[in-house]
Amino acid sequence: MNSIDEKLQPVLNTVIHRNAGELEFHQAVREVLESLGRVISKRPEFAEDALIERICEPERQIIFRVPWIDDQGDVQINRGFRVHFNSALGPYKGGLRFHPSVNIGIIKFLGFEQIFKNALTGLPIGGGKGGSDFDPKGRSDGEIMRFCQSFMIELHRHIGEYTDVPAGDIGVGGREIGYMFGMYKRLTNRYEAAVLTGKGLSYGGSRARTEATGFGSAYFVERMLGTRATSFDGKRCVVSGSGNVAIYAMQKILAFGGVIAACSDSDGYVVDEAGIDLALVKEIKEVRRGRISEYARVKGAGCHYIKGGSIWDVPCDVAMPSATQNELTGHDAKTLIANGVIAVGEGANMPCTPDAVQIFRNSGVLFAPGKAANAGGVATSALEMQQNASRDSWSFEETEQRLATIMHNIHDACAETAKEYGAPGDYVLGANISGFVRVAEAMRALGVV
Ligand code: NDP
Ligand code: 2IT
Repeated sequence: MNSIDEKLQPVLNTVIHRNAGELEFHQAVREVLESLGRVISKRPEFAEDALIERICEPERQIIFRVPWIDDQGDVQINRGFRVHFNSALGPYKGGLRFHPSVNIGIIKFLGFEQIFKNALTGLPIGGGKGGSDFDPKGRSDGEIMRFCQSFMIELHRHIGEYTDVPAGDIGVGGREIGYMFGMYKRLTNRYEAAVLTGKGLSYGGSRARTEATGFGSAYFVERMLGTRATSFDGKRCVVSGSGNVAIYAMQKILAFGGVIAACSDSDGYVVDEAGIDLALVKEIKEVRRGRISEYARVKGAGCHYIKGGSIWDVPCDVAMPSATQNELTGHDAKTLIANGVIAVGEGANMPCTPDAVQIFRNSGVLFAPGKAANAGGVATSALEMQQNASRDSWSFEETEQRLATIMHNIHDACAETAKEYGAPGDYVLGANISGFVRVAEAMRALGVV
């Protein structure tokens, strides 16, 4: 199941050689290539004209200096990135991540995943990603604004409604998008709403975009549970993280009748035997921008905070890793299975290590890969672009309904493709093949570019 076709091994070798040290990028490419052996035996035309080699090589990579002045008056320097990975299906589309761990390898892994994710949505968006090693933690609002403005002074020449449309990711939410849009508007003297998504409702944003990634991942998992004639109703769930994706995944799981046993941030996790109180998590994270440890301090009895440690030690029926890459290891996968987990849905990008993914796939646990399960965010970004293009604004209900339909379609396409390629129930294979075929068909039609 996880070996590479001999025709594709040289492609991986070249990627590793050409992108030395970019381990997360190698990991993302390897996982997709492992799925493609079955495609090229059925459709050999996709192995022609170095198509797969071209998919693994970004169309363009931009790295730039971001100077800004902190509250003490000192000059700070960060590094900015934007990778234009693949534009066969539409303008480059993908988020911006501000986190100290960001480097070119991280941005390339995310950009590569984004190509197939965006293809899965069925909407006209290519794949890209960007960000900075800037650490927003502990920074004042003024510092965040000055950083975003400086970042956009350089980025603006590389983006545009028909070129590249960034959005949020870790460390980038509505506040940051607002500051970046303001500077883009000033620099270009254009009210080009669809140049960024995740905007506020007062200046061209879409209803339900904030909720979309988390809601979408819950919709996907609910449908996946349906294939085993079950649902979230009454299930005990663990969701890692307490950021944008985690919060709205928890909200929709609660609406589906599930109970949230635990959530986390990068310092530790909280377990609440009464079920996580989402209003309190939102108050701590969205309003106070505080730490999840405060949750246990406020709640007291029946609730405990574990600094460090692994949230995957908490027994659950459904696990939704929704924080960051490689946060759930093979050891964690074994613990979850021993504790009776029945489904795992990746809210984050590549949160499960390759051995964890393999353990889940071999064990018969339902496993939803990130590029399918978290595609609701970028799909709703594409709906935001549609609303901007038609100068329209849809209701929350209409937008959410479209999101739900898109997630159900992605689920069904992954399930059907897995069956067609001889691996029923294997959503990893289904997502990789189904996304790849859509991009590959367009790339063939466009010639060698
Ligand atoms: P946020 O910045 O809103 O939240 C991130 C959460 O994950 C926080 O709780 C954060 O804790 C935790 N976290 C981040 N980095 C680490 C780390 N290195 N170790 C442990 N915990 C960490 O980001 P999002 O919720 O937007 O993103 C979460 C994941 O979902 C990412 O993988 C992102 O790529 C993916 N994603 C996001 C989409 C979106 O629309 N926003 C769409 C699709 C995927 P702390 O506050 O302590 O840093
Ligand atoms: O990883 C992702 O899909 C995102 N961060 C959202 C990208 C987008 O353009 O909305």
